[in-house]
Amino acid sequence: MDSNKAIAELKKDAARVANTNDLVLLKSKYLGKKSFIASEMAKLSLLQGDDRAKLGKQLNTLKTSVTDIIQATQDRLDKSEADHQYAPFDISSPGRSLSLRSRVGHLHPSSLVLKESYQIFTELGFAIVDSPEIETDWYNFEALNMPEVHPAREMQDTFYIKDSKQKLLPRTHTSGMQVRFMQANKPPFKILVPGKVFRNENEDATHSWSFNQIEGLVVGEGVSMSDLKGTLLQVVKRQLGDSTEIRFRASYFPYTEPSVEVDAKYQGKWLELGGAGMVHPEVLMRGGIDPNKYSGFAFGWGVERIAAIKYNISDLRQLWRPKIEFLEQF
Ligand code: FA5
Repeated sequence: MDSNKAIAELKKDAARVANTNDLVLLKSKYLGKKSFIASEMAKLSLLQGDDRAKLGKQLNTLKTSVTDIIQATQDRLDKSEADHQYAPFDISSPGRSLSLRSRVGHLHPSSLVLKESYQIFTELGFAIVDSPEIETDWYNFEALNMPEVHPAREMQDTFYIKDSKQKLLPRTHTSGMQVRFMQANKPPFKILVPGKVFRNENEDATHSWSFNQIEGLVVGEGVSMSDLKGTLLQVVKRQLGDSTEIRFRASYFPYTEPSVEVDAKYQGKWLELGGAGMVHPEVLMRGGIDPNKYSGFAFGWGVERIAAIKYNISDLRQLWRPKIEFLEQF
């Protein structure tokens, strides 16, 4: 009987044992009914005298060695399980490496301005209202006193969706929500409509073909131009700092009367934020609201223009280029 060969084979198999299942198979192979030891034991009854005693002794020694090796393997498994279960684990420790997986991300500057705007406007009692990015020509233009031939459409030249019965277009401004909302709600209300808008634009440092706007609409009894100015001043002070001033410049929008451009004086320079005005009586009527009883103000600001002022970005086209080094500065 070659005990050494059996032990060498067992040691190799034992080293490969990785779990309890492997251990059960190892035990069965070396101590089970079909094991080498079992078949040698069976031979014992055929032997007599010294031969029998010699083989008996060899088998006992082999069995002891096999049992010891299997026990050592069992101990090794138990220990690794214990290590796994009881090793202290600090859940607050940082990731193992500064790989993408463990890095903390950040919001896009437009999202930062939007998030801050939601905070400020909701504190002022405004409800945040979503609206469709694909709008009908009627809500986007006609309902706002811009019939098909109106020159003000030129300023918001856009892309149209071919073959659509209702003349659909990616909205050119968030003002398309004004009449939609009035038709579905009774005054008084104060809403903020954020969202992406799209224009066929010659891009430059202050113009991109897609950008975000926030539209404010307030309708109620006795709403006046001074409410508009007071609201916008509060917001601008919160957004750009307490010392920021605003000014109104006379302007023209077909859906507000009077209309103004709103500028903010930030770090000594006057910068344009957006358009505003008192809601035109015909627009109120199209929304089912009696202009003799109610009045309202509206404004529409460019989110990226605010981001540019706030974060000192000289060319807002950079906001739409996927350059992570640029975007993670804010
Ligand atoms: C409008 O879009 C009007 N709907 C605003 C309004 C709402 C007036 C309610 C009256 C009542 P305007 O086209 O000027 O107006 O755009 C408003 C603001 O959006 C601009 O002042 C500017 O801040 C931003 N903006 C306009 N065009 C671009 C552009 N191409 N890229 C980035 N921001 C832009």
